Amino acid sequence: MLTVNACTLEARVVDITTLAVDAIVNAANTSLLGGGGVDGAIHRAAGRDLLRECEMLGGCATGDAKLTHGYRLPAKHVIHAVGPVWRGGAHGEADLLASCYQRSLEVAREAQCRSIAFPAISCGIYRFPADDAVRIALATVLDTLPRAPNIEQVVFACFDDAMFARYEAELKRRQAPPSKPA
Ligand code: AR6
Repeated sequence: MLTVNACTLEARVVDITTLAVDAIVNAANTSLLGGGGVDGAIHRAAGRDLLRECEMLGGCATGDAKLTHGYRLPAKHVIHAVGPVWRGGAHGEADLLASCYQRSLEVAREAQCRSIAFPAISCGIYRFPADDAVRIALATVLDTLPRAPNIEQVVFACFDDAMFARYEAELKRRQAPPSKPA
């Protein structure tokens, strides 16, 4: 766990659909009409009304994020972010992934959310290298938090132990005091 100003950041091995936070972030696609992975799990848990609201949003660009209600989820809202498909790294993938985290926090701020949970966007079906994705996720959230002062809790929801270990290592690295000059 890392505390920055009044906000705690933590990684947990958990199914994101079970979290009673103000907003969970979905790793969606540009259609916003559902899919596999965490997107499928969120739509299944939220029920058909989520799809009906998504149908009215007109899709979402890669790197952007849009808000819906949470319906049958314990979370109040879903923020649908569209991560990049990994195509080797020379197609702006890192910037697009960072944009997902930044835009999600901006949307959460506008919706007056105090707690938010992220999955490892693009790290499944979209094949983004996980170590790089975790570094980008942490760095972007820490950069953006000062502009989202209502956010008090950020959870990185990990589906397995390997992903959890990556977040833990990155959180610890950022917690370490600066080394003293020799
Ligand atoms: N809770 C937390 N994390 C999960 C869950 C869950 N219930 N289920 C999967 N993960 P992915 P992407 C993890 O593939 O790579 C969909 O079809 C998973 O282990 O869900 O951004 C969309 O419609 C991985 O670490 O998202 C898009 O077409 C992470 O969530 C496409 O997949 C993201 O994996 C998006 O692909």
